[in-house]
Amino acid sequence: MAPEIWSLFILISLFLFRKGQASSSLKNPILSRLRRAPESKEESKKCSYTFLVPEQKITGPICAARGYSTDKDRVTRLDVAAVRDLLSKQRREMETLKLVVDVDGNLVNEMKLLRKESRNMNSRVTQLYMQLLHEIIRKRDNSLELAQLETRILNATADSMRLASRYRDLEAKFAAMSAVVNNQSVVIGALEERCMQVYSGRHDHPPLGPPLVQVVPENIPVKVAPFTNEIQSDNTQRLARERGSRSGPSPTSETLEVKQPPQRNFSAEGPFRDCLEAQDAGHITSGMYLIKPDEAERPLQVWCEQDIDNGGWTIIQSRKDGSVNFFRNWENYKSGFGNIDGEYWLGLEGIYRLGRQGDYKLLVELLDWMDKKVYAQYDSFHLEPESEGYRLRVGVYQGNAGDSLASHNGKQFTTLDRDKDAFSGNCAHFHKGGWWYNSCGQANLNGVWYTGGVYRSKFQDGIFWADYGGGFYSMKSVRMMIRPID
Ligand SMILES: [Ca+2]
Repeated sequence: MAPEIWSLFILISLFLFRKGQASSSLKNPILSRLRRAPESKEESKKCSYTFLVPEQKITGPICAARGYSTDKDRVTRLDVAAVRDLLSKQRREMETLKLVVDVDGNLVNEMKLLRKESRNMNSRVTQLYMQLLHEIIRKRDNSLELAQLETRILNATADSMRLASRYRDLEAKFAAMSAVVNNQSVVIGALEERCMQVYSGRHDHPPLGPPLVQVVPENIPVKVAPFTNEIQSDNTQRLARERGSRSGPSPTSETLEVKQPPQRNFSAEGPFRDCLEAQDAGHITSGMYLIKPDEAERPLQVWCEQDIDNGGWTIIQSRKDGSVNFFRNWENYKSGFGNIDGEYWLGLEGIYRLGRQGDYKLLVELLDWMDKKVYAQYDSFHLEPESEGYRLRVGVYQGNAGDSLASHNGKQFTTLDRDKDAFSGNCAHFHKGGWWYNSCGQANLNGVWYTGGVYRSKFQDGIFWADYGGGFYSMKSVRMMIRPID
């Protein structure tokens, strides 16, 4: 056979070998047969493969087995090189595939994780959905409760309106009853007086009461709670009991010196001529101050009111809680008594001395049991000396409490032991205080402190200001204060 044909044969074999290796494994039948070919003589005599060679003039079948062993070494080297090349290439591909598989594995893991997360998310979403459902149900329940509450509130409002209406009715009834009580007291007083007159025609007569102050029912301040239809408690009786007295208010001759004041609201400076001078000196706080009016023998402790009506007011009388007994004798009323930060009477002599050192005006501040404040102001005020019985001199009235001092203007001061009033008996005895009584009068600011306002008593002995509440309405608190005229 010609060498060209062998070359062609080898190339074709190589080509087939490579092709077979690329498409399958190392168990290539061509290669195995090529290798096995020289081992068997019988086999070597047979034509294993038939190739059609287009070139040259070969037209018949060609036996490839013959002469194969002669080029065996060269083919094998090429094969090995090719196989190695192929192996390395496949190894690279394997590595690439391995990398791909690794990446795929990671992806699978990630997918698994994502699936797991997705499952968790799903369960969480389900949970949230359930919660939402619960919330919706709960809110529906709440709205039902709200509706029920609204209904209850409406019912309560209706109830309160009914109660308010009843309260107003009761208030009106109470006012009417108070007026009746006052009128009956006046009638009873008048009947008692007539009885006494009839009785006195045959017997030695006991002391008569003074004519009662006429009632001013439209002015009676109404207070429903605490409501009591009984006779109001007489604080003087309580005080008397506390002091060991047997019964009823009794005059006291004990000299109640002004107590040592507590440290608060107390100014150690002074003494000043009055509270206006203290204010002018920079003491703008209401409290206790020492004053010493011109010609006064000793300094006095007083409460200075620096807050109302521009301040500078010297308090000469204060009632607020019934803690001090005002049923006292002349000496007490002359020198003064009580507690400066509570109830007190400055003293007639002190008030007289104050009035002598300038032109003063008087302000009477009244507080009823509805905590309503009313005022009576007089544009001038002073007392005459003791030799004139500390006669009261007040000027022109203005205010909203009514002028109940009018009938007392120009009257001397009367106490239980010094009767200077115009009444046949002693007004201090009936009104249980000391005052510039006429016969006896329209105001009794040193009377008995009753709680609650309207009171019942045989005589009009409460702290009354007749033009405001009538003779049977006792004020809750009262202050009398003076200040130099601007
Ligand atoms: Ca008299």
